[in-house]
Amino acid sequence: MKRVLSGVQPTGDVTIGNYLGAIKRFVELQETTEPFFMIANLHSWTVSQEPAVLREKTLDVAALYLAVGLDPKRSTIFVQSDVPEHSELAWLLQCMAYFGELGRMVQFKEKSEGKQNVSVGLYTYPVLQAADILLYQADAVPVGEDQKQHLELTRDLAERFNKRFGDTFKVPEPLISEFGARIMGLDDPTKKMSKSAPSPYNRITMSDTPDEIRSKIMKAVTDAENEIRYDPENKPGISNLLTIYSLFSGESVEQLVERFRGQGYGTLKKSLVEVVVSHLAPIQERHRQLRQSGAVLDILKQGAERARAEAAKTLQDVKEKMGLVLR
Ligand code: AQP
Repeated sequence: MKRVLSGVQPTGDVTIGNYLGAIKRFVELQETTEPFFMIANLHSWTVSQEPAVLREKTLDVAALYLAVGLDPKRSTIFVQSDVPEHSELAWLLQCMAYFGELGRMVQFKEKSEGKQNVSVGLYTYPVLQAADILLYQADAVPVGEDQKQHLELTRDLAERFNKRFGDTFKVPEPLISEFGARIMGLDDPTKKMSKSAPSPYNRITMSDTPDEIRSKIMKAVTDAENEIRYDPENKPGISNLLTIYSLFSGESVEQLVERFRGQGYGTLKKSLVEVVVSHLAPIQERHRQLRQSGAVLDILKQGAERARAEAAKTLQDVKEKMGLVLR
């Protein structure tokens, strides 16, 4: 069975971009693979965090994994900082990574732009991500389009290490959907939807109320025409709404374009509100119950034990090969 690893950072309220681009697929993958899904809390610290908020958001992401249908018997669900092997392998891989290749990472350029104090962690975090994946010998990594470049770095580091020290790491493949891998911001459909975008009108979060969802979708930026057509280049706003509609409803974009032919943007938006609200309502209810039940901590503890057992094997092998184990 193929092994997959992926994760979400608890850097804010999870968006429908994170859900449609990654988490929804985790649930499908648990049927056919051996999955490891982490809450990437060490990654969160690439930008400053409020500790108490971070703790709550970490539990929120864990509860969301369970609320959308991840089954802890099938999926190993754990918090990254509970498995110290991630940080240790990240250091060793940093010593294999080149300054120049990290400087080319688009996410680093975007996230550091205009900031005065940029942490070294933001610069090196793609190497921590490589460690996350390589520790578990993952065959594949389900991610959104924005992570593709980081996956390429992971592959490069694995190949570099294997070449020098012999077969050690599996070289993982990215698993990126052809459709929906990049949900765009509602306020600016030329940029991706993001948890940490400054305006709340950029995103719909998995915990938004029906009123918030309505208000955000009705205000979503479209264009001056009034023709419902899928054309991401010339009509990014409407195309993004059609993509979201299709992924939530299961109807194809072609079917939607046909159904809404001749109708205004307002009609499409109102209908989309209903679709999103009704899809999120049961997830939100399960999430609320899970957060109240206290079951999440036990599941994370068991997940961390399982994850550590796997991670420790790879790290031991790496350390032996690098001359770090004395006997
Ligand atoms: N807009 C998006 N469309 C599709 N997929 C997306 N992902 C993120 N944004 C979109 C995918 O969600 C997974 C988890 O992402 P992450 O939490 O690791 O961090 P990120 O990619 O940096 O996501 P955000 O929402 O933009 O978070 P912040 O604001 O904290 O940086 C990944 O698989 C990602 O590809």
